[in-house]
Amino acid sequence: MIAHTSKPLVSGETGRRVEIPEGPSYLTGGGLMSWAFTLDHKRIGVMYLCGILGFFLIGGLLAILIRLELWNPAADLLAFGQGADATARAEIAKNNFNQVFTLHGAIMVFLFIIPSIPAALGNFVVPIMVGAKDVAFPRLNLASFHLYFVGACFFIAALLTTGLDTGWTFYTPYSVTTTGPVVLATMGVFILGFSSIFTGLNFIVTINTMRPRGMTWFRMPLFLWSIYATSIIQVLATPVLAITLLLLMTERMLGIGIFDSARGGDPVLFQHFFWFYSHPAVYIMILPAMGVISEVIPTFSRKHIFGYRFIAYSSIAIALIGFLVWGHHMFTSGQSALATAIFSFLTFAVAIPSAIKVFNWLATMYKGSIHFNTPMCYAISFMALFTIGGLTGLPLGALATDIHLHDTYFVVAHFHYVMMGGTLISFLAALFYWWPKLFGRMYNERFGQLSAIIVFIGFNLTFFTQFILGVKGMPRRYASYEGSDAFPVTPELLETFTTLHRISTVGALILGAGLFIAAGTLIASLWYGRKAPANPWGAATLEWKCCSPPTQQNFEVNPIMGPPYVYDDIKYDPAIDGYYEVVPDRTTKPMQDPV
Ligand code: HEM
Ligand SMILES: [Cu+2]
Repeated sequence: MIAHTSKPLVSGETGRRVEIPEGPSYLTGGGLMSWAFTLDHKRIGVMYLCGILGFFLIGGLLAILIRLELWNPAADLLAFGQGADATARAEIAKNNFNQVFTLHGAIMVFLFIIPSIPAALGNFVVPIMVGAKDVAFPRLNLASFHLYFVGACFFIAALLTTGLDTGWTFYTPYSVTTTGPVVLATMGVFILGFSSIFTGLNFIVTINTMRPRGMTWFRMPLFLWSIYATSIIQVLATPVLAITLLLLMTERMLGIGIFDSARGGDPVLFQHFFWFYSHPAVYIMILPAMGVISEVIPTFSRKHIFGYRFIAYSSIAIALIGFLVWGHHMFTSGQSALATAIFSFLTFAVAIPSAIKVFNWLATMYKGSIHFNTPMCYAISFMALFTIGGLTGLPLGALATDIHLHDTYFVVAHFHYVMMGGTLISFLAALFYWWPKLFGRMYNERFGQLSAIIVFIGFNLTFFTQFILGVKGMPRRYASYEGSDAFPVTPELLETFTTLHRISTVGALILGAGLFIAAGTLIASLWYGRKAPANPWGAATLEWKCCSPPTQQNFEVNPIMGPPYVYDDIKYDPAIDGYYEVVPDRTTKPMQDPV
């Protein structure tokens, strides 16, 4: 049943205006237990959102500690005043520094970025985008959230025990011998891996089997394509990480000699296993981000997405080629010259589908009627930052330059441009985009836009400087840069390092301020924001065809399935400061596939 009324249309065309019936919000009713054991994908999404944002805050505070330690060349701040003489203090500070960057990296990767867009926002949006009531396996979905919770507890235990100082990569042989809580933390990652696999499995089945009639593969919103590609990687690659970590745990507890060369094992084998998962994992992080941008750009350009099929296919291409490039993390590990050449070639190949997407987004904006709402500001920021991040991957993928840049701040800058400039910024675009749908409130646009600008400035100050630091030879994961026999630093270099590190630290504080403004804007909207209309942005995908926030069923009446990026029949109504859909008087309207 489709609800139509014969109300006159605002702009005077002929046709019928589609009214969206309101109903009780999914947020109302039930106590704590009804949330903790809910099967509603929206509530699970919101709980994930609270979890990941909490960990983002912890990870962010640890990042500020790292930046403050690097304000001065000597390792001093993280000694917290302890230690009798300067040398003893420096030792304490260096040890603490190792722990701080390990926890920062591990929390950000495993507890924030990987679940951010798919598990939190994807859970909310995917079923609604396919016009369904829920995901295919709601119980598995709840199990995946509970596993996230349990995995996170292991991490908190490792955090409280302190002493985890292997870096987020858990490289052997150090991780086999160190006294830190490696088993506790890897157990956490192991459990989180299952959570990730369950989410991926659920999305694959949901997208395969629950699409409404008429939503063929090539009429699917691109966000669904990207979530589908991500899910394939989650299901295929994560088990490899699980096995690797299991081997590491057995190595530590039983000493069976898989990675320990003293027992006939091979520490480099760990790197192969680890990167066989972790390179595809970087695409688990970026593909959903690209999906978000593919929704936001056409909506706010009010123009059909350019090159739909290319964007869809490139997601799958990235997912597949991404499995074949892990060796670019190991150019300096002594792998054969032939392997290096092949991995280098494939690394260059994987950059092509990424570039295709950027060109298509730009072409979508070209001659579009661009609205600079907050999600669009973040999306444009994403395009600039992700392009820098992707392009700097190329000198790292070429052997000759990587020998110089490997394990320097250049790599740190590269992956922050793609992970933070890419995934985090896109996560913010998505959060501002879907916020009215999630909580039914509009936020203050001016503050939202301001946050996007401050975050952009702070981000570039923090991380662009790190490219220069890296090229000049500043190694990553060092607490001090005053120089030593192993790491000689001339007085001029010391001055350059100090200046650049200080700009980076100031940038990080500005970035933090921008994020606080973003958080404040969203939180304030819950109390002071005006009520959100069903479709505040004039988007054409199905999640805007139910009320904001949705009812527990999502749709009170079946929505009209139309092409996801055609905006002709979506009109603005100043009375509600939102958009509504018009069904033209033509009785049959041929639906075209996006091209
Ligand atoms: C678009 C094309 C990309 C290329 C060509 C590329 C290339 C590379 C290469 C060659 C390295 C190894 C550098 C070294 O350690 O010497 C690297 C490191 C890294 N990249 Fe990328 N990358 C790309 C995109 C991404 C994306 C999208 C992400 C994440 C969202 C990402 C995350 C990382 C991370 C986390 C590391 C460092 C891991 C570590 O050692 O801790 N990269 N990248
Ligand atoms: Cu990689």
